[in-house]
Amino acid sequence: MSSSSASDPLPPDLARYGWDEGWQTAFAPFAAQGLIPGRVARVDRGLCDVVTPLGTIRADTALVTPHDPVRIVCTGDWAAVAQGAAEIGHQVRSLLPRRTAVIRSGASRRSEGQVLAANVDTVVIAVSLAVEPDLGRVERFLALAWESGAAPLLVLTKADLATDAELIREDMERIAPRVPVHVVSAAEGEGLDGLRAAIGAGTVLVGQSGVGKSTLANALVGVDAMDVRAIGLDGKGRHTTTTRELLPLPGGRGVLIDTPGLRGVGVIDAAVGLHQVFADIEELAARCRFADCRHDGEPDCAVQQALDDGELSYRRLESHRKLQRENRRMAARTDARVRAEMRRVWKERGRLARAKGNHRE
Ligand SMILES: Nc1nc2c(ncn2[C@@H]2O[C@H](COP(=O)(O)OP(=O)(O)O)[C@@H](O)[C@H]2O)c(=O)[nH]1
Ligand SMILES: [Mg+2]
Ligand SMILES: [Zn+2]
Repeated sequence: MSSSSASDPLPPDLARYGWDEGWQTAFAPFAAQGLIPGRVARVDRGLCDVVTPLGTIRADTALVTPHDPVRIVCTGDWAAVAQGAAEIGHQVRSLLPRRTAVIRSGASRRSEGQVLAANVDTVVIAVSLAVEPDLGRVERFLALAWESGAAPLLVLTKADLATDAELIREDMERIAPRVPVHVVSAAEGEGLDGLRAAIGAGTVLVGQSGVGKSTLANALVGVDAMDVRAIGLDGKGRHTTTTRELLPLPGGRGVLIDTPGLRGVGVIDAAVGLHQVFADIEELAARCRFADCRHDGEPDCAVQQALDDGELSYRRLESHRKLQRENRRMAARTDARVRAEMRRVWKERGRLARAKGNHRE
């Protein structure tokens, strides 16, 4: 059977999807086995849509479904696919090592993490200007973003509905120093050019449900591309139509991954991310007299001093404590496989950073 479909509107140019020399090198052993490369555009139960040089195909993921949920195929993964004979269907045989992975703790209170997106450079955290923002939640998303290895960017949506956009922007800049903040209105087209210029070649949109992620994705990608649907044949030759989560940006500017609405997001093994988000508090704590100061009435406490001076808010200190507690709890529950995966991601990331000769600060 044909693996691409005449109705598939996507050109088979993987460079548009982020394919580069590094991926090419990582893929070489699989090419030698006759497998084809592809980027995962969407995952369903047991099947995924993969953009390949032959077009978008549906492939079975049974062979890459380990017990560890963090290692399960997700949108943005690069896959080595075996083209199926009619009976067997296409199969994802292996995933290339991820450069970055956006992981949240599972929806339930179990230890498992869930990968929201793989191989992105920018994590866009969408926050609605139409309602009072929950700063603690933003800090949570920031921790997850920093932890992923990609760079966070805050986007304040629905500017057309905002009454105090500037105040909220100031709040964001206070809780997220060094993180770019963009104000946009997808409804009115405001701020979109600036945002387009600021995001990386691989970008994922995260944020609470209803804040306007999908609308923004539409606006950034453009109507034409958003109309793109993964029309193809599944492994058993049936026609399928699904909406992609991974969309090519116009002009070959990379890809955008939209994530489904999240009711909540937990941090998992995010010590590094928390370190980044609360660098100000950690710097203060380093100046306390006691190394193990709990900032709770101890003498010469720099954190208490900052609270008294109004430089640090109680809300933020409490948020830090809360996320640290949560992180410790989750880390303790996280099984060794998840930790091994994170170590591997970090190792790979370090190797790539060294190869590129640049380090993100
Ligand atoms: N006024 C206004 N409404 C918006 C804007 N962006 C999204 N919305 C609305 O907000 C609601 C949720 O948007 P959606 O994109 O589905 O949010 P998601 O859950 O984050 O993907 C929808 O009713 C949108 O029409 C905007 O810029 N301005
Ligand atoms: Mg949505
Ligand atoms: Zn202290």
